[in-house]
Amino acid sequence: MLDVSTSTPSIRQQQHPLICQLADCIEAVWQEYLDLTPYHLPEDLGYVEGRLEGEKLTIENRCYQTPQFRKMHLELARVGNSLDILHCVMFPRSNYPLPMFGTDVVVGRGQISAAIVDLSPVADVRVSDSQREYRTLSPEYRQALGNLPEAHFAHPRELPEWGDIFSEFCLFVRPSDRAEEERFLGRVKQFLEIHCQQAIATPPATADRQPQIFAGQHDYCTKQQQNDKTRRVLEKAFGPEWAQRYMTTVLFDLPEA
Ligand code: BLA
Repeated sequence: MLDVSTSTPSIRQQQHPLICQLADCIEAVWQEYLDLTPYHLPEDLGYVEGRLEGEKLTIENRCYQTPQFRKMHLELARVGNSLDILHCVMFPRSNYPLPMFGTDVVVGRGQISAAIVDLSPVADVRVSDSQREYRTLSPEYRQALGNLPEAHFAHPRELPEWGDIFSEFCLFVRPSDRAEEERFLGRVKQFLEIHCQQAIATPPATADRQPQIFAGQHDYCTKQQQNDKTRRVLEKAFGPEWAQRYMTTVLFDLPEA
């Protein structure tokens, strides 16, 4: 079994405590439940340094795969001493009817401005109300997530326009104190444990469902690529072409057809 703890030293020790704890938690849950093997990113994109307004931008990527997930990506980024970012996405293989796990934490000048976690539906039936159509999680996921104890946060945040990919269980907040940071961390752990338990219990989908799964993942990645706040940070440090390549090959690459 791949032991994630013996890998190279990490910038996480210099980052905000929530980011450091979250990174440790994510890797521990992955290690506990899943059968990890390495996933190789393009040679030059594993560890990257650039300059953002005179400050150094450092990006550190860790990537794994398993029988159920084609790519599990944990990224830590740091701009000088002013911006700390944790980004994590688990991309299921397109023959598994599983949602996308995603989490993003953004800390500016020591203050957490955004903390988001979701299990975003890609596979299951679209339900239409009078306004629009959307994807829903499977009954198993809805039940497990619906059974979690309620978690209150003083400062919930509104999703941007492209955020219609997220589920009704999406948590998007600005944690206001240490207790809320802990609560967010606990929530991420619960989402991850539910996801790993479901993933290993879910049989592969039949071939006729795979186009729907593929389309759902495609929509998820395309919408995430519309996040201008992420793009701006990358463009300022590395230029627009590099940012485009990074967003479409590392952060939100489309699944194989
Ligand atoms: C917001 N993401 C942001 C912000 C920045 C980044 C600077 C603005 C912070 C704020 O609104 O308070 C930057 N995020 C990055 C960078 C990387 C990154 C540079 O991951 C990587 C190098 N984003 C994700 C994932 C989700 C996500 C997986 O990468 C959700 C599962 C969501 N980030 C997300 C959302 C916002 C955000 C919804 C708020 C966007 C908005 O309000 O317009």
